[in-house]
Amino acid sequence: MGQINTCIFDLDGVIVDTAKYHYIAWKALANELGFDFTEHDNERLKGVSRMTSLNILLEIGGVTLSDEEKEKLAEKKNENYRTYILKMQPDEIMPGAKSFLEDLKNRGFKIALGSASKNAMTILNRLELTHLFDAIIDGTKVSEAKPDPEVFLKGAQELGTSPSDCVVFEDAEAGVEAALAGGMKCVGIGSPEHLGKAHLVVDGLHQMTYEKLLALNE
Ligand code: B16
Ligand code: MG
Repeated sequence: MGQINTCIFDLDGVIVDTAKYHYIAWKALANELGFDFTEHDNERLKGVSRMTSLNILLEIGGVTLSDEEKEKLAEKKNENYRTYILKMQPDEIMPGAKSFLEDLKNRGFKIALGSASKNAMTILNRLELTHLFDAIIDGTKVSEAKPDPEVFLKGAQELGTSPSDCVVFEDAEAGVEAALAGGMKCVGIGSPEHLGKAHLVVDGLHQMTYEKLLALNE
C-alpha cells in the first residue's frame, strides 16, 4: 500500500461556497421561465455539471426545450453567475482551507484541484489561491462528470502520482463515489449522513489536521 503524498480538492463546497451564487443565477433563470426554484432544489445541483444542472432545473419546472435553446439558457445563467464570482474576495475562502493548503505545501505534499466547474480558474484567481496548486483539473479538461473518476485520475496523472497515494476532499456524494471509483482515499466535507462512504467525514477543512491525514494511511 502507498503513502499519501497528494491531496486533491474539490472547489465548490470545500474551498469556497459558490453554491449561493449558482443558486441566485439558477433561480433568476427559473423565474424568467415562469416557475420557482428553492434552496432545497439547489441541493440537487451541487457537484454536477452546468448542463446537467439545467436539465434538473427544467425537469423541476416541467419545461421541455431544444438543445439549442438549452445552450443559450446555460450561457445566460453563466453570464449572470460570473457577475457574482468576478466580485469574490479572498475573505470568502471557507474557514481553515487556506491554512490547511499552506500546511500541506510546507510539508511537501502535492496539491491538485479536481472540480466540475469551468469557472474554476476565475475563482482561484479571485481568491488568490492559484499559486498553491501544482495541477488544476476543472470542467474545461474533462469529458466525464463525477461519479466518474476522470477528474481525479487526471490530477494524479498530471502529478505523476499513483491513485492509491492520493486523498480527495469532497462535499458531494457523487464526488466521494468518484474518488473511491478511482482507487483513492476520500475525506467527506459535510455530514456523515450524506457522505458515509468516505474514509473520514469532517465539517470543514478547519477540522482537518496533518495527523488526521496520516491516519488515513493505516
Ligand atoms: P460551472 P465543484 C461544481 O463545482 C458545482 O458544485 C456545481 O454546482 C456546478 O454546476 C459545477 O461546478 C459546474 O460549474 O457552471 O462554473 O462550470 O463542486 O465540482 O467544484
Ligand atoms: Mg463540490
